[in-house]
Amino acid sequence: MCDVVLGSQWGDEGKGKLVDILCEDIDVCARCQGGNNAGHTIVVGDVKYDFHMLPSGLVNPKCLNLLGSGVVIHVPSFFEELENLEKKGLQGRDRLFVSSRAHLVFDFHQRTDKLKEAELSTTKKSIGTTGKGIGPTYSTKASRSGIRVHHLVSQEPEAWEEFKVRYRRLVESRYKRYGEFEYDAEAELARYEKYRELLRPFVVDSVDFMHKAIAANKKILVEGANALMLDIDFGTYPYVTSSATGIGGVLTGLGIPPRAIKNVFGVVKAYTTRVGEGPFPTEQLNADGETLQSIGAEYGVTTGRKRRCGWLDLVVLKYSNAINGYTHLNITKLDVLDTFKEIQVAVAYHLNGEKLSYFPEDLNKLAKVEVEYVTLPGWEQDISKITSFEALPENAKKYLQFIEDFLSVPVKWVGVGPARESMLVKN
Ligand code: 2SA
Ligand code: GDP
Ligand code: MG
Repeated sequence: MCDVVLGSQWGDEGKGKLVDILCEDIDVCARCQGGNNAGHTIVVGDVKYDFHMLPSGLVNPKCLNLLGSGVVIHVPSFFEELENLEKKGLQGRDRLFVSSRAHLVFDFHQRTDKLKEAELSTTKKSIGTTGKGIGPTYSTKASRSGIRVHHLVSQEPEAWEEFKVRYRRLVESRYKRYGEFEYDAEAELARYEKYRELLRPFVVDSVDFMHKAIAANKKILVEGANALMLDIDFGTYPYVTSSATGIGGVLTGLGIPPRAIKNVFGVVKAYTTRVGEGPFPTEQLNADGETLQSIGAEYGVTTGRKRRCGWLDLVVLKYSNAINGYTHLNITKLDVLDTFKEIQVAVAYHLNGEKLSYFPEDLNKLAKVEVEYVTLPGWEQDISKITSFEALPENAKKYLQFIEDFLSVPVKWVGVGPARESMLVKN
């Protein structure tokens, strides 16, 4: 059976840390969507690992790791990330597998990501992407001109010639769209002739891989990247990423049936952050927001951008839970709220004097909503050294209870610091 870890807000909730903890007892850790736009930080003792594309299960020496067919792969970054982990003493090569159906991100996808952002910025509508070529790659995938891993590594007699034709055709189409931007396509092709050989040992048929793991009763954990509010369908479109970041993406990105899924763990930061542009109803552009940003050390793992900060938004979480159906929650970074005398939590949106019973799909509506908050008392003490749920201050427990009651989903873990040990389990 598979358990799934999903981001419930706008990302960076601390999914990597939960995945790392769960992987102690897991046989296979799989990513199903996104690419190296994800940034999952794991702290083990004095070592900090930054994962971008590779599954966080690599930290556990017994865990096999898969990049599923829904993932998009920039091959140079794949090897760079692997080598960086190896420099930190983490050996993962023989435990890492790549789906033959995954699409490839080329450097021109990354270039056109930036060109598109520059184009949008003239009307002040840029998305604030990570610049990793994610949107352009999913675009070429959807327009059926993308290039997949099997196209690259195939040993069929004409495969390399066909690859070059596909590649050049794709570059040509990008020139048609963006003009003749300076680009050395032939040099990139020459690099890929080497990557063909280097990548081949990692490549598997991921449907077969997952099917066999399920049939053999292996313990599988799916590591979601980004988060529900960045989902291409259900997020704050167009200020979203280009993949299905919710439960649907787990099925389509791995090719597994719904009945294979057991638990869906929703990771919820005790407040809200967002990196990039787009609506954020509970954003605090004031001292509270700055306190959350600095105490929470809220900087993007991939781009280093400052994350925008605000109060916990239970309207967002109710919507997120309706779609993903969380069986349990992991509330993270509760320690970041330690110094607040009072903590606000959004419980409803009002538009034109009426309480909304749904999450607005239209950003013009979302921009106008009035947020109704409930104010809860803070605990004003350091909880970062606490080692059991029972030892949490009463007001911290009340805060967690409020979330549980509102969403009717049990809280199973509470994060009080970045380290593995700083995770309290609620029985
Ligand atoms: P993209 O690059 O096309 O996926 O960007 C589209 C939007 O999705 C947001 N996005 C993210 N939001 C939070 N965290 C992400 N990962 C990194 C991290 C981000 C970083 O863990 O910190 O380092 O800046 C991530 N990836 C994509 C993005 O901000 C756009 O709003
Ligand atoms: P992810 O993208 O969801 O995996 O999250 P990120 O790794 O991008 O961001 C979460 C950040 O918070 C990382 O720097 C983690 O080390 C850190 N973190 C995770 N859980 C906690 C926690 O409970 N308390 C504190 N203070 N930091 C945490
Ligand atoms: Mg992140």
